[in-house]
Amino acid sequence: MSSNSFGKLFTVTTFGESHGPAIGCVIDGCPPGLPIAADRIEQQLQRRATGRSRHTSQRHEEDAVEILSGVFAGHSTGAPIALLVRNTDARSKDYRKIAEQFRPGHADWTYHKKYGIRDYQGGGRSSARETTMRVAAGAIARDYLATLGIQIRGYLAQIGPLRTDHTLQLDTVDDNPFFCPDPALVPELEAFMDKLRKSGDSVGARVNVIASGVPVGLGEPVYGKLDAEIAAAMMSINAVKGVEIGAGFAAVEQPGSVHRDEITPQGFLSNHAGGVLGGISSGQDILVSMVYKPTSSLRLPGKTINTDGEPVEIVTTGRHDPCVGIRATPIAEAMLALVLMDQYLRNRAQCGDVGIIKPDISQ
Ligand code: EPS
Repeated sequence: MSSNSFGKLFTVTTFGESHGPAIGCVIDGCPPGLPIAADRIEQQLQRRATGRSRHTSQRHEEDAVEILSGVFAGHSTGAPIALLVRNTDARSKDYRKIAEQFRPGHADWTYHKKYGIRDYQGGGRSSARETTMRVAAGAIARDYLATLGIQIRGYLAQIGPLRTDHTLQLDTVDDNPFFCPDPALVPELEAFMDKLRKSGDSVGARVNVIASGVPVGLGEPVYGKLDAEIAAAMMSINAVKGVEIGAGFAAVEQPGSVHRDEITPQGFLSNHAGGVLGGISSGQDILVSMVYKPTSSLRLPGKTINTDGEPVEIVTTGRHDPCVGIRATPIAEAMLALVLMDQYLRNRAQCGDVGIIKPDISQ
């Protein structure tokens, strides 16, 4: 299985399966001298972890991170940083019943057809467990970005029909299990999720992420555009089915006179572009929105086939998330941090000392 690495100068390779002994990552290209500590990474891991509320999977992983290399005296040395998280609460027997069946809507079918062999225990490599290591690597990236004044904040924008329509209070995002920035909506989300969980069904969600303090100039046209890499990063998260930058799909109904962000000496008058023009950061906030599909591991019976191609009824038991979007905010934040970190280093490498040249237009 190839393509387990991400980034060009800040390169992250993740490995491991949900029910294997451990998951991990290797980060290559971290600048030296950055303070790195396991407990700081674990703060981010705890935000993403399962079993922290009744609304997510009840698998109780410790999510303790071991730093195996690349850190000396509490600082990055410039050498590859290897991080390991041991799996401590996998319950593989839940999966034996569906070992020879394909969950509709899941990666089971395509993994089986593509590789000819499939780790059915917890979905193996296709499990959302893999996102742990994105968050671990992202924790290091966001600490580096913070030294440059770049801040990344995400929030849940919608679950099923329930949207955060009120004024956003981003300071309250970590005070509830949904990462919801609208405290008034939290009781409604609780009631909705309790009812949904009892029904055995699942639901989709929308998560938004904002990066502020991003300097002008990150992004490499034409194939390394900042928005293209952000979209690819978000689409690589399990269950993401759509990504928008700025106005996104709403742009289809906007006249150009509205969509364009007029410029004054004091700055832009709006941000429909979502902080990216021509694939390059404009210095405005980077605005990203993404949609998570409803989880496909359901205890409601459904039609499928088995590995012999025969029709069967499938029922998935075990400890599944009825809405993966609930704990997706830290993952989306981490992916945005990884893209910006990589693009920052790439911009410094090529354009670190660029000055503006005024061409002679008199001839
Ligand atoms: C997941 C199914 C559940 C979740 C898991 C993601 O695990 P399992 O059924 O294999 O025990 O708990 O999420 C995590 C363990 C995690 O750390 O995010 C899935 O099918 O993607």
